Amino acid sequence: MIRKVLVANRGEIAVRIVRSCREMDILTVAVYSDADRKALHVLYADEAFHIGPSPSVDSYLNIDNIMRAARLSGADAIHPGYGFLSENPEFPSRCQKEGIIFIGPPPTAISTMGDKITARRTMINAGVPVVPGAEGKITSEAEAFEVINQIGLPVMIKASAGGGGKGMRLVSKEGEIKSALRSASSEARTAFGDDSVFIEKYIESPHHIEFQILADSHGNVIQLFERECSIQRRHQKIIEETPSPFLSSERRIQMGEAAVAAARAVDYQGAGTVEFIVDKDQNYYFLEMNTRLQVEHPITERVVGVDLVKEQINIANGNALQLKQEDLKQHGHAIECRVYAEDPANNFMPAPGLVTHIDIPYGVGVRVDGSIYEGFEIPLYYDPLIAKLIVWGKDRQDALERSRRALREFKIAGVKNNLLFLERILLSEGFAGGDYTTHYIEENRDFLMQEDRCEDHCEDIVIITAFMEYLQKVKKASPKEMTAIKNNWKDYSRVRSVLKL
Ligand code: MV4
Repeated sequence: MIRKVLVANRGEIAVRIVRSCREMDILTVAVYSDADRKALHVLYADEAFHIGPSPSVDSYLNIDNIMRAARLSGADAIHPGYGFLSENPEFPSRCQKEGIIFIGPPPTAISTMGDKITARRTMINAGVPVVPGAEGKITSEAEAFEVINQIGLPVMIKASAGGGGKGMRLVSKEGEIKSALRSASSEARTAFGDDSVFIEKYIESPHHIEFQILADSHGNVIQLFERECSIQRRHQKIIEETPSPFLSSERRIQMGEAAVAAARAVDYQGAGTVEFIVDKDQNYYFLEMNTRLQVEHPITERVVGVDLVKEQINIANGNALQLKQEDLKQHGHAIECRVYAEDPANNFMPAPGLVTHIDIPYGVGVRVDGSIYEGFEIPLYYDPLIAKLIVWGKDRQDALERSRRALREFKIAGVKNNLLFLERILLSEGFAGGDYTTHYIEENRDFLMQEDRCEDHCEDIVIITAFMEYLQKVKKASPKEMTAIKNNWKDYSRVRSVLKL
């Protein structure tokens, strides 16, 4: 029985894991780097251990330091969260050696799915549809030409060790084949130390739709329906929703069954996600499997009515799943907006810094998973994701209207952020219509990049930002003092009049 969990992560996901542990009466251990001494996950956990300097390689990616913290704290399990070590098979192997439960899949499932060629072959054998293309690794230019002759252009050349877009080349003309092969393969060698590539037919304007699965150690595998993740920019997801407005209920059932077959084929255990690309005619193809909890898991939690972290812990404890496939249903609609500390006007550059003001939305149907507070300095070392707004409605329209309302209430000052950009997506016809593809952001660039919003929300932000800068720079106020002053309306209005705002 797990009694103490070390959370080998930071930010909103570390906080989120601590919350479920607390509800289960399980003690929690946070780990933190230099830059995260004052991070929220450290405050929320029962104990916290320093694991090294700010750069991830020296702290959140340092297995030795994390294992030392686990030993010192007496944790009997480790939750890896997402990113960092979550898909490194060495981490569960080390846990096994040291007698600590890894809250995640077995290392073999991680490595099979981590190698895209092995994953592809495993899926073919399991009868899961994959994109037409070469069965395995491309070993010569001649072989590449032969494959491309069969399937026709355009094609994608992909690195076996890749994922998330790295080591990928689109080839539309015959003359590009040789150079694309060389560059994909050398990029893969540099990035992953493995230059193996494979070739698939290019699917134009696809949807990215993924299925949540849960598998226990007794052979039970269930799927918790899909998430539509097509709103993304350079392989960074921005908005996800469930149910997908694009899938027919027939297709949903077929894809759910394919996802279960994919998980079974690698003897999966724990929570995982099977990604598909879906073309305009709803033909679906296995893309990859993510062997971890995902950023966008809360929309599934809301619509299906489960706590995925609790399920992960129950599975790691060796318990059988209590959920039965036939009892699972999608209730209403959920949308997640990812709030990033980044500057949309400056090519979405990460924008770390001191958070001087934050208003978090509340109200019916709203959940915010975040990791920042007023006075927290967002470090430049990590992912700029700072909060997720998860909104539920009885149907898509309801969830959409509620999301727009909640985004309007959301205010962050001190750091650049994408709140306005998110609002513009939700206000766009393309999103409202529900028939968007993975090309949505590029196709709607001009509309989305407009910064003049004729709404008062914008003006509030300007006032608050100016006020906070005044306090910080002119009054030399500490973050604590700034919060105190801001909460006092009289001071606030006085400064507003002084500043002629
Ligand atoms: C593809 C594809 C079209 N055809 N494969 C991007 C991430 C990597 N996991 C696979 N990706 C793609 N593979 C074939 N055969 C288009 C993409 C793709 C994409 C996939 C999902 C979500 C967003 C995407 C954005 C650009 C390209």
